[in-house]
Amino acid sequence: MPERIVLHVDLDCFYAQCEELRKPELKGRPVAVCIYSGRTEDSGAVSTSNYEARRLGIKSGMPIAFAKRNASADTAFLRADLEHYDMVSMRIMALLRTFTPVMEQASVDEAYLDVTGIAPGYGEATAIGQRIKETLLGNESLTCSIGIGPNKLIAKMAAGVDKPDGLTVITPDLIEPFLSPMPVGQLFGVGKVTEKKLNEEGIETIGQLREMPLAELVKRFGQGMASWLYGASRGIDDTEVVERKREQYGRIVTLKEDTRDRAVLLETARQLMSDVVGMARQDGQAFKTVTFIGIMDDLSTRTKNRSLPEFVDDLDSCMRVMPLLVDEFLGEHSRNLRRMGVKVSNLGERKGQKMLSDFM
Ligand code: TTP
Ligand code: MG
Repeated sequence: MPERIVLHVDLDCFYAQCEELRKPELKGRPVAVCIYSGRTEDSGAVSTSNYEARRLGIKSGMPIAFAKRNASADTAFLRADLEHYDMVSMRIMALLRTFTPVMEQASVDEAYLDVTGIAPGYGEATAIGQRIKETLLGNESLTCSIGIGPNKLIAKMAAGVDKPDGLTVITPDLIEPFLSPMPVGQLFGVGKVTEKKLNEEGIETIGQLREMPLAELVKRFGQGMASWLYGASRGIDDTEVVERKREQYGRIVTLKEDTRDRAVLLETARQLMSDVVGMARQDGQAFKTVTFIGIMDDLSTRTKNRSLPEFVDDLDSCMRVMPLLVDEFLGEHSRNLRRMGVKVSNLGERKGQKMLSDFM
């Protein structure tokens, strides 16, 4: 078995980069992307901030009112546009998938790529990392940080040490000097509670954790957590890079104005469904269930769906059932819709003959 080599790719301040790209007036300014809860003008939290804002102390998870106290006069506070970031994310993940057949998307802006089969050594893996950075920058104008190591744990931690725009390679012989000086809280998987418990035991660094005999750890943390801590502090992680199986494909948009106009809903459904079908087909997935999603002007969400007798993967089949779903929906709900979406689920393989379009 060749030694495993894993890359972890993490976009730098992802939501903020997405905003900077489409709003050139933000260039050079601190940016905080926020989720407003709507109760008062400033209630809500910061989702992320760019590196200029981080230097002012504005960080993910911070209440907006608190962040404003740290802000400079030119700091931009923006409302998060999750649909937009999802679309960018989908494009990035599709690009990353072209580099290896073994990829696991870990979040909206993170993925693990197992390159064991295509990179015989760390030199080749590093070259792949550099190509990924060039491709994301060239195609999407986005920077990322990449970690490379013998497993997911080391790759993930390596990606985090040189942000933004970093590329960090931790070969097996570097694991010990890499991990030892780090605070135990930085061991990926150690939460606040475990960190506090370890600190109370006088264990501040991963190096100190490594010196703890397994039996001592079991006494304090129980068998499961103890063996994980024992392995992780040595940089051991056997979990595989596995593509998480999707259960559905969907898209939601905010309507230009609140409406229950059948023609508007159907036209929007056709546009969204065209993207959704495209995504499913790209993954070679067919589906049986088609759903219409409405988010009303009171923000309640309602859905209508139909399951087809056969697996399909084409827009026409979806749009044949869509008028039924929309009519049923409008018949049952009297409010206006603020947002709407479509999704397909019940995924499987389409049987039978390929469609003509598959060959064109
Ligand atoms: P992260 O990758 O954790 O953060 P980031 O990409 O903004 O910054 P970094 O350069 O450190 O990687 O998260 C990805 C996105 O997820 C982030 O842009 C916004 C969102 N997010 C939240 O909405 N809330 C949170 O608390 C965090 C941490 C992230
Ligand atoms: Mg990120």
